[in-house]
Amino acid sequence: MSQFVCILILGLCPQLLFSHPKKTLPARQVIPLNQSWYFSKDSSAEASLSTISGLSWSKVSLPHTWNAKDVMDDQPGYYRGVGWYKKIFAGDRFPHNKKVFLAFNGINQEAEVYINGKLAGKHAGGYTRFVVPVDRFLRPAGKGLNEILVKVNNRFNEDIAPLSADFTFFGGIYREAALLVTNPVHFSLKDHGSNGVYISTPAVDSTSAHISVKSLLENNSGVARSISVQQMVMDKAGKQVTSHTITLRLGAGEQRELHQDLKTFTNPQLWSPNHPYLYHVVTSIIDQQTGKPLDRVVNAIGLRWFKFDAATGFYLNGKPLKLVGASRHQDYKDLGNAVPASFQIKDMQLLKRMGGNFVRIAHYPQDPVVLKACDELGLLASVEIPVVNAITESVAFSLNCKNMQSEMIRQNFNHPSVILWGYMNEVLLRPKFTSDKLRQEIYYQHIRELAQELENLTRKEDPSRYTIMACHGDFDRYNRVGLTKIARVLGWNLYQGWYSGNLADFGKFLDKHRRELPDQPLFITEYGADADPRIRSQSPVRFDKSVEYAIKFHQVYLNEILTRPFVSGAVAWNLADFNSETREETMPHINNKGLLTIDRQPKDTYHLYQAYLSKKPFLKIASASWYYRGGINDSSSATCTQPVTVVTNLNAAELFHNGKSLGVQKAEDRAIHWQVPFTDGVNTLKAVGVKGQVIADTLSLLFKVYNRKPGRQTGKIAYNVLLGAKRMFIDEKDKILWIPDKIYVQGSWGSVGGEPYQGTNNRITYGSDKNIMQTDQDPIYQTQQVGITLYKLDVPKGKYKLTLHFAELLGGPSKEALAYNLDNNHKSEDQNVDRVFDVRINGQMYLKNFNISKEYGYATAVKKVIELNVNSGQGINIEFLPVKGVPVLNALQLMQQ
Ligand code: GCB
Repeated sequence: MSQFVCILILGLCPQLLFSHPKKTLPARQVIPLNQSWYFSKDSSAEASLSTISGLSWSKVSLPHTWNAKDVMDDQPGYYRGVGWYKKIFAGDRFPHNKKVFLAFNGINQEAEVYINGKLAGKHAGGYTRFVVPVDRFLRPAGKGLNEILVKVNNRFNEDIAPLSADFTFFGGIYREAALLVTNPVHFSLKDHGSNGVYISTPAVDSTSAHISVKSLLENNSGVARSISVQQMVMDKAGKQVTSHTITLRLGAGEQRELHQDLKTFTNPQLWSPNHPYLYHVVTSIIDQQTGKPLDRVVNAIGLRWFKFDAATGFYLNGKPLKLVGASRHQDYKDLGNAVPASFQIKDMQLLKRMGGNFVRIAHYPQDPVVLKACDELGLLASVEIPVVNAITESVAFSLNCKNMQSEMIRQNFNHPSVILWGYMNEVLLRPKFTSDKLRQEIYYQHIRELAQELENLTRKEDPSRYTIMACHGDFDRYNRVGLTKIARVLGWNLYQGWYSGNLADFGKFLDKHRRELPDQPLFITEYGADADPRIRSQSPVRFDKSVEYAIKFHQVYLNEILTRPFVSGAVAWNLADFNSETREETMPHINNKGLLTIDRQPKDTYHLYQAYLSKKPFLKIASASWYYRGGINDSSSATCTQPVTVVTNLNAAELFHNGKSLGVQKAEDRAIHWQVPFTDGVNTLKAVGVKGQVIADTLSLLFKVYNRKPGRQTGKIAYNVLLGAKRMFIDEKDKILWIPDKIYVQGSWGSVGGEPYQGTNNRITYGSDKNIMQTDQDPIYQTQQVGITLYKLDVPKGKYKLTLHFAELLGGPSKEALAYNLDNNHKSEDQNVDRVFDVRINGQMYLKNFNISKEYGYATAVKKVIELNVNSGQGINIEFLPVKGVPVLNALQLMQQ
């Protein structure tokens, strides 16, 4: 039985509880339906059953998306249109008189389900489960095969959220599917994709627990049936702790909502992050006549109570608990959103291992296995529907939002991990009607109304949980529009020191909330800084995408969060890097704010969280994944001194370099920095700390010491230099490190003249964030020395291979500024410049009238390679001679042959 099956119907797989006597069919059958599907795109204007005959099909299995590849290419956009899925199966597997349902855990985003050519059901919205009754369309046993056809569409639809967002709307049947076979009398499968059983814990404390269960019953047969509905609560050992049975007669065709209050039981095991104890509620319909179960559903539950307090934060089971963790997107490297269950569960394990106790399931409900993992691991969670950035003022949009909200709540109602339901993210980020203030007020009114309706609906659906809305950092706008007091908890997505302002503004913002909204509990729903694990810097600045800047950012934020009791919790944006097709920057199409990479390798920031959150002694040399290192030698020595950081929750630690102690240092903000005199070749580092027990971490790395005087370089000369940059770039493919350029001095090497290219918006202090075509090593081309006159390398006699790297950073097609850049004064980088220049090397014309954009296009990687024979005392002189405008150089590589 697959995991999906257990989640969908049983909630778990307690085989012991459900062993059926031989030859007796289980009360409910679940048939996974993930293999042997056929898929085809259909780009015809009016894709319908009549257009599919000419399609060519390929065999796929679920989960599947058709966008796994095209979101990563240099072509802007990805296929957003229709895709068909087809599956043929024999009908004789369903005994006569059974009810058959088709359940899809997630199809993005519109689906029409046809059985044997007849429309059986439809669904709008890409992130929730839906169930379609299909038995009346099926061919009876022996009467031929059955065909399922699913038309899936991920086009933009203004009536379905999300309208726009910083993530990719992968199309397809991207979660698992199954056939469910029940008796005519069963728990309803018609209620928003839920399993028809809703468990509440109206009164729980450490001494006793009271459980009540609502179940939706259906009799789809033509005769009345006498049944009993039985609730049994089992502890981990399989022992029954309380139960309730009621006998009733369910009329032919009747549907009924049944409420059962179970007898209070004493000494419950409470559920918490440290003790995620789960009970199981076994809910059965028993046939009075035969005594046999007609249907059975099992749900895992946890017994806990909680509250948010505006002044003192969050409490679980009566004790204060600071909620800290991360948000989670569902995609994975090369798979898009079609991710196997095991990977999804692993994400929650990684979050737990990081020391987190909370996950924001953002920006949409995710695969059922995620919350199941949270229940089991002891992670608290919020879930939300994908109303992101803006709304459409249409009845259809509102109805779809409300439907999604009900689906989300009913499908996930029984999870003890869930404490918050959300429904809007940064809904004022892209206000419409900016040039018509009156109309804008009406738009705001509609947002307010929708928020209120979703709030009311949520409180009615589930009074036991809190509600939350995530707003971007424009406090006054949300306050003025009247959105700060609708949800029970106010969430803020804060990026001071990233998209806007500076790091110190973060704490000030929190204090402003406390001052101005003293009754409103506060939760930090987002904060984060990009860290491209390939980029390191010894002078980190905002938006350089260096890991070092991200470390600083998270230290400041965590300090502010942990020292303010009124901050109930905070989640880093994001647990892992994720796909956002429209993004450019150093790693195009990827948002790099993850604490893990997109294939879930821990970044240093992840280890920093371990240092902050771990209860056990923790110590880790940061930059463990950075093997290829290098730098220019300390003046006239064979070493190159660079900082090394250790993240730890110990007060102090000692670092050894190649066996030699570099001394004991005290930790500040969970980090210790040493200056390490690296030597050429393999270097080993060992950090040792003492706290009750000795803990140590070791690391070996390959360091290349570049002699500032090439004449004194031992071994072959090899330079990889980024011009106009202050950052380093780790090139894993070629196993080299690119280092920042320096100004030429005699006997050495470096550039003469010009200045670093400075992007045209105020966040970026050097370089461009454009996607560079024809390369996946964009950082090599994103910085540049503008107006360079000479590059000089005083190398000794020999044969050399010189590579000059160029990209025209100005001009080309316009792009929209990123909406999240709050203090963005983005000027267009799209104005073409006239740039023509010659490049002469050692007196020989090498590039004549070189016009990068004309010859290669804009923002496109260009490599020019030349073999050189250098005579004694000649060195290498690369002259840049303007013809029109000013010459540029992006990067340079020199290798002695
Ligand atoms: C936000 C959004 C989130 C983005 C994030 C970012 O405020 O809520 O969807 O991904 O910022 O990284 O820009």
